[in-house]
Amino acid sequence: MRGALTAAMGAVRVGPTGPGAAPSLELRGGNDGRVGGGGAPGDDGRVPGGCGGPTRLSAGRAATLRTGAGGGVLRGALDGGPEPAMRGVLGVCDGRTDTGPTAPGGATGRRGGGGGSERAPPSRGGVGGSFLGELGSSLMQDHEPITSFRGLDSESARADIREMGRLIDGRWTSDELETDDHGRFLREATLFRGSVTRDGSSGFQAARGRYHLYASLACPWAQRTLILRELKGLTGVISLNLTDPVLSDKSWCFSERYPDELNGASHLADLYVKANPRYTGRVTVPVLWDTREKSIVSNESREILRMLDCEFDDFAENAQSLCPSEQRAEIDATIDALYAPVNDGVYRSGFAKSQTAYEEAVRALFEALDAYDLRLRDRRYLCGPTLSEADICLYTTLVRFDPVYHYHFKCNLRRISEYASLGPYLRELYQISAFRRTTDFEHIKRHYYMSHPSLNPSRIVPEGPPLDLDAPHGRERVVSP
Ligand SMILES: N[C@@H](CCC(=O)N[C@@H](CS)C(=O)NCC(=O)O)C(=O)O
Repeated sequence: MRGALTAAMGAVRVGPTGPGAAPSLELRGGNDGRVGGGGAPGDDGRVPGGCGGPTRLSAGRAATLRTGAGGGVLRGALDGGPEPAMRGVLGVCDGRTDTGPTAPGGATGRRGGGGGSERAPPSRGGVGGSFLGELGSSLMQDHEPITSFRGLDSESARADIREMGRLIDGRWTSDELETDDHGRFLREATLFRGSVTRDGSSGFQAARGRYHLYASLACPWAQRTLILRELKGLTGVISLNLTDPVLSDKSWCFSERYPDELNGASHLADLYVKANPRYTGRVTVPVLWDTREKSIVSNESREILRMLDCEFDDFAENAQSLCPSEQRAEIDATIDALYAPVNDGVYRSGFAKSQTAYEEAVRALFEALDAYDLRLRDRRYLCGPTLSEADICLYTTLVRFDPVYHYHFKCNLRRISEYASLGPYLRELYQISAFRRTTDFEHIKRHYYMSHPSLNPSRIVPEGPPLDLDAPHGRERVVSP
């Protein structure tokens, strides 16, 4: 049940090769190069800063994109999937070739895992190591059950952790998450809104080795960019450092285990201040950093997603777009519609400060999920027969739902696994290696349960729930109109 990605240009259908088999995934080329917007409005607060350091790159890998049980496998310029010949080769850093771990991902968020022949083997290994080891461990290797991380508690358990905080005029200030007069959670607009363009007309020209991504495996917004970077084969073009999963008393931080190898910062906030010494606002991931200007280009995930998708084709191993120009309006409208009730809706539910605000958010969330479940009954993906940026935006919320949002954010009317279409859809996406390799349940669970003391004062990370994202998804039977 495999098909091959044979070309970097034009329409490529991939999927089962047997007679009469439906393609499991199609990636199509072409985009108009426009960097789309759509996030909350804001100013470009870019001010060149004054830090520096070596740019380290993880090299791109020709590899395999597994589209899931019963689905096809993309080979070629996508990412390092579990194809035996490709395993272990992570890439080149400062001229060195590093060899990464060899186990395919298989996180199930539970002890053991796997079962049937379609499923990944039981998890083993862990996270940690150097920059490339980090990538390898975090993005390539299987995951230990959460309990194995208890030995690390002293490293990242921060007894003095406060709820949250922000920079005001470049100085760190602890404060509460903002809510309106009715207790509704209010997400701040992101302020760095520069854009990288292919032709450099924006002031930031796409280039190999110029841009660096700061991201957290825990964060749904950041994971969008990690998935796209993998899918497009940009791991050798845009380097990456991950933050420690647990928020410190000064927001996202780096640690011995998760160092900032580019700028040597201890906290992400320091990079915001380097970029703009008078920055006022929250310190969020993802951050797209320009190593030339030594500043932040953008901290808006949706816009970074689009830049990586559409502006780096001169360097991407895979030129197919997840937002082809002829579908752009539909994809943008779909991403827009997901934001309030779903992507932000889980936070509106979890961070609500009044019963009314909570109920309003949780109802809107489940109404939307019910509607997406229906929509996906006869559509393979959100915008039709091909995977798009919109699916990435839905996935990163769905995959956190049952292990975290259901409990921690009280989004508990239903689980995703109970939905007839959303459950299998989530499994299908998880089984694509770029999604799986960037999904780390240890980071996800530790982040949420340990970083919000007002929601979980004990900071104990629950053991469950059991997840079985490697179960066959059967989505190849869904034929989009
Ligand atoms: N609109 C931003 C939101 C990013 C965001 O809120 N990230 C969260 C991580 S899940 C964060 O960094 N929160 C820290 C804070 O708000 O202090 C985007 O899409 O990039």
